[in-house]
Amino acid sequence: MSTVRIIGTPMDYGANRRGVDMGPSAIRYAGLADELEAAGVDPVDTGDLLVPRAEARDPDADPPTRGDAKFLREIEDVCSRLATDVSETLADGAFPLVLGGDHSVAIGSLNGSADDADVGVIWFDAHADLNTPETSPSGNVHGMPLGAVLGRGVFGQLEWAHAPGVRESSIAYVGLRSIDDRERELVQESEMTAFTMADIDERGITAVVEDALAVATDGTDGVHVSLDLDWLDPKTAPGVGTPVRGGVTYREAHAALETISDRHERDDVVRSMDVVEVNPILDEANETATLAADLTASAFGKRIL
Ligand code: HAR
Ligand code: MN
Ligand code: MN
Ligand code: MN
Repeated sequence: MSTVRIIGTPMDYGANRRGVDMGPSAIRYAGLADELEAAGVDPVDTGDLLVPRAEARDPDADPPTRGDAKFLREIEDVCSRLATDVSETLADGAFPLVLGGDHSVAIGSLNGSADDADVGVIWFDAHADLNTPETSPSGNVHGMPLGAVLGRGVFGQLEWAHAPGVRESSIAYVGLRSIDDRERELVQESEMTAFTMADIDERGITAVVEDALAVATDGTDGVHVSLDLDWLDPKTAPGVGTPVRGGVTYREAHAALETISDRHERDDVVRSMDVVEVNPILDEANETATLAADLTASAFGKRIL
């Protein structure tokens, strides 16, 4: 039985609404460990990384040389520790499952996962998260994790952020539907593969995820799955910081993660995962965290029959 190490990262420095720091608790409370056991894996919960309270910090204390990125120093501190935990987990032969927190935690998970490997990425998200301090309209780092790991803009000088083991051509977006104007050009000019909601409408979720898997596995040592709960439609997942209408349904989300786990069972391709942007404050009866736990179990092999 494979060991899944749960690493809570209750960080909300990267988002403009407080509450995603409660994501790890909410997902645990929703029964993640039991769900994972039912899926046939052995969950080991390492607890939460220590994240100093945002109120005690100055968001602009250490601005990057160009542009705007709030709490960048605090994000560096947490993501550096997270990267170490993720790479140690892999070295121990276990699977790192990172619970966010806002999506800037992926800077840490990807730096850890790609520490000693070429890693493909499947990015389930409404958003492209490809901004840099130079292009961001908000200064919120949760809109920048892919810009960071790709070393774009000022991130190219920040070793903790840039993850050279992640190549643009090995990244696939699934479910894009909210992109800034500047970001749209960046995605179009990039070597990334972008499947929008329209692609899912046209081709169906399973075909799209199979193509995303082909992109992320081609010439890599494994795949990192990044699941932003705002990928789902807000009717299904209301407890997220930045809801966007028109997302995937409950069934499409399950089908996507089941497609990933089917492939993983055959070829052992998935090496790390994060589950981010759950905000229980904006939720009803912990609905979104319950969904997050359920979808994670699907990714690890939970099936109806
Ligand atoms: N693109 C916008 C920005 O950079 C909004 C980003 C919102 N991102 C997330 N993560 N919720 O997916 O500010
Ligand atoms: Mn995101
Ligand atoms: Mn998002
Ligand atoms: Mn690095």
